[in-house]
Amino acid sequence: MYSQALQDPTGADGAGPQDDRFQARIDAEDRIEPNDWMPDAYRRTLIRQISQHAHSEIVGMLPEGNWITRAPTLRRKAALLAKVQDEGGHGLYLYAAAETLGVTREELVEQLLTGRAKYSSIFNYPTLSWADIGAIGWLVDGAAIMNQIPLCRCSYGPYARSMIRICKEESFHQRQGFEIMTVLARGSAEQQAMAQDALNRWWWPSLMMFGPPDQQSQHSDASMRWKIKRFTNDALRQKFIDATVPQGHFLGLTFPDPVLRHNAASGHWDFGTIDWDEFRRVLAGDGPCNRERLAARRRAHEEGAWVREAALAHAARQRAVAQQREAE
Ligand code: BYC
Repeated sequence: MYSQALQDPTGADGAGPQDDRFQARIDAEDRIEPNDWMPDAYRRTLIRQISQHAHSEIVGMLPEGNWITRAPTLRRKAALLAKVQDEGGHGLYLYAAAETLGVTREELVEQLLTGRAKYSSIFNYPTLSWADIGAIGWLVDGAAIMNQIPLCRCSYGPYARSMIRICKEESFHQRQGFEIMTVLARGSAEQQAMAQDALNRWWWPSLMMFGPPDQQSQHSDASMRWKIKRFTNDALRQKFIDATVPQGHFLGLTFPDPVLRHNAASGHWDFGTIDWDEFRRVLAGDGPCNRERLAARRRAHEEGAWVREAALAHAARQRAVAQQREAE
């Protein structure tokens, strides 16, 4: 798998003295910065991962945005609004980090809107009840933190630095979700049923967020060697399960996995088989909400055209005024 990732049509990647020096810097925990030499495959991997991460943040605003007008209280509405705005901000930091690698925002957005770039599978599931907002914060943001804390130590400086602030905000998101679940789980029988139903529907898709099993992960070997990823998909998935199962039990909820049980010998929770066919269907564009999500993004892009045009016209005007002042 590693040798596959190093294949480069230009023949420039993987074998020369520059590559050895680059790998030595990575091994020494040096940070790689935008103007440093880097192998093309490293650059491509980062553009792919950072931009897909950015797209996930932006598409991730949609399922929760769906509940802003229906949040049960003003306090809940304010917190949800802040969370969704944070996600927009995360998308922007991440697009900016990707742009330091020589790709433009326009190219990245085009890749999303034409369906060429992926975004996290999790955002292709619907938010059917208020409890889903709790489950997203608790499970989806919980999984995101588990995956993203190690990215704060990623070898590429701009990505690592953007992840530090993102993780702080994700931590608030996770707590607001768990608090919603706590209130529902301690509420009326109907509220408890809502919380249980949300866990039933979000549990397995949350486990899929960590990506395919290690044996099927195309990029893990190279990304681990380059210290973009610090843990494999399966290792992070297991850490997430180990941290989350006791939280669910504390809430008095049952996980939709009859095989789930604590393994005293390994110290981990053993879990059942993930439906990887479902994961592949969602990635291929055939999940419950894929079409709806892309249609919403395309509409937003078209409706925002005047804002982009106005911003460009304003910038051009400012430049002209500055040039005129310089000439005087
Ligand atoms: N969904 O070789 P692999 C959030 C793709 S947003 C879709 O293991 P890698 C939040 C993968 O891209 C959460 N696609 O890949 C926002 C690759 O396809 P390509 C997003 C997936 O990159 C709002 C192929 O499968 N977080 O936190 O080594 C509200 C083979 O996989 C998925 C990030 O993006 C998936 N679940 O590892 C709340 C974190 N899994 O690109 C929360 C940064 C895999 O060859 N990303 N694929 O066409 C990563 O850490 C890594 O990219 C992954 C995958 C662990 C996701």
